[in-house]
Amino acid sequence: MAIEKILVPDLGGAESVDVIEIAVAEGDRVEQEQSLVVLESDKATMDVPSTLAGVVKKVLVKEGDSVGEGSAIVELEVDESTGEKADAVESESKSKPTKKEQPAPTGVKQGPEKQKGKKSPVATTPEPQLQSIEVPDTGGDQAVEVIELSVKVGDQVQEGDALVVLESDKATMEVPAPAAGEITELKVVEGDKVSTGDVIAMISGVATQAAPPSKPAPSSTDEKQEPAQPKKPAQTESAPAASEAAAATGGEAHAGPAVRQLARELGVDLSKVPATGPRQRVLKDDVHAYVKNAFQNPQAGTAGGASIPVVPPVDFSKFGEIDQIKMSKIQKLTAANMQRAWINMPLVTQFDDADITDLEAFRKSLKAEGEKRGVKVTPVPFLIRAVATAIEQNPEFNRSLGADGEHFVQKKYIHIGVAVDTPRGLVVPVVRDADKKGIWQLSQELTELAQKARDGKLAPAEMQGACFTISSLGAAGGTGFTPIVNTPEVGILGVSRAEIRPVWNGSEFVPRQMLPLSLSYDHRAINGGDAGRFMTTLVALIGDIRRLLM
Ligand code: CAO
Repeated sequence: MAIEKILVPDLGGAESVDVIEIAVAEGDRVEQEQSLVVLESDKATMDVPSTLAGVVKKVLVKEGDSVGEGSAIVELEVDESTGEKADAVESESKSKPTKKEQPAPTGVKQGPEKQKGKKSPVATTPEPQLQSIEVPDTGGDQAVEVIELSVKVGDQVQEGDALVVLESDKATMEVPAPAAGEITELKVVEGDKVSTGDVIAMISGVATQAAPPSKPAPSSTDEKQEPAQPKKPAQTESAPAASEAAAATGGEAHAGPAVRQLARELGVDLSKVPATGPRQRVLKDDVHAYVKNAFQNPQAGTAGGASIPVVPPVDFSKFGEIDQIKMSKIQKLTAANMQRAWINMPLVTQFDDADITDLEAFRKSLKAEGEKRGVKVTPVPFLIRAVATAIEQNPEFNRSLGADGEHFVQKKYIHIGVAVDTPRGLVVPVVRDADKKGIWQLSQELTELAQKARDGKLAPAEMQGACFTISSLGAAGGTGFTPIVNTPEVGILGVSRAEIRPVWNGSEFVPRQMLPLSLSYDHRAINGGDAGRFMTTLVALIGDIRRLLM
């Protein structure tokens, strides 16, 4: 019996990738093409199939290892029958073009129709024309599913922009625009099955030069295209209720093929599974924990839980003219997260007013210095600092419910999320260690984070890790509202518009500037008494900011 090492195949340019799943154990029998491990680069997940049949003698890597092309991953005792000494890399390269053999770097076919029978359609005219975009080499014969349309008809795209996302049982991959132009037609819808060479869209733009005739044409008469670009792990912006869990899951769960397979087998919607893996990837253990939790807490999960009556769809066009407006990714995430928070949480909102007359006088006195420093100081940085101190003094608000239903997680850091209204929807950047920062620094950070949020430039890490959120509608107006807690946080402070009101001081009414506050909390983690104490502390701190120093 020969012992063969199975090696990491051509990684398509990636130098080092992470092992994210080990799909076999020592002693397992594997067939040719059976998945051994799953690798992940910053762009894609990919299975490494066994190039030989046999029994696994040794697994040479573990989850979390970094490997490169040619690294040995498994030692295999190869079957006598199939055991001709096959070089694993060589064998792999048969099914995947090496860089030299790599076919024409374009998914574009010239003219309105695919030019069958021609090996070398060359277009050099720079004039705009209609081109078809085809599914590039998907690396196999099997049809793959269109799981996402990233563009719509009429969109202007740049070369390299993702047009659609395809998913096989081994990987997700983006099909990039081969050239800049306008999408004039989409030939597929989500859920369609497509194969290499199928037309997915038409683009009108400047023609790109097609492959030179000297390139090999691996498949029959058609030119073959560059393999589809792997899809980047989802980088989603967060919404008010969209903290790390949301960014990790939402409609775009980040998971390897084996985890997706497991989720399919168990009937689990991956988008609902809290992810604990690196880069917020859903792991097999996460799926198992989710199912376990669903059985133990039927109301919390899908398995056997009380179902929520569905609002029947209504054809509004029967009553008048309507438009269909596509929701942005953030809007969809927000909707899902609000729904999740609302269903899961017994929420209470408590109201109070803080006297900010002195705070405002002090804040205005900072104006000239602020201008010199290039920093605008609004009331919100004071609120961030006051909330951080109130949390320090009332640590119940710095908890989350443990996933096992047996513990609270008590956090020893104080990071505050601030809801920011942007054209794409609501996002919640996080000010870290707010209890340790002064007003200048908090003002500076808030301004920068809010600007990044509006520009859509927040990194996922900048929206993660909040302990508590502030939602300020002070500039917009209103006398009060009931914010929804951004689970798994347990509290959120709503801030409404400050106004001067007559306040009784014991002997007379005096004009004071009053700031309406609404504190929503998760009643599973916070008692009314806790909330009362928190609010009293907060109102006192805001009313006399000298207390922030104590
Ligand atoms: N009462 C009265 N005026 C207020 C105020 C309040 N509570 N809070 C802020 N203002 C004033 C500011 O002082 C500023 O006035 P000047 O320009 O005259 O100094 C003005 O309103 C505009 O403030 P701003 O919005 O530029 O900055 P901010 O620090 O107050 O708020 C931010 C920053 C990011 C919180 C805010 O821009 C924002 O996006 N708020 C929306 C949050 C939201 O939508 N929440 C709902 C989420 S759903 O739960």
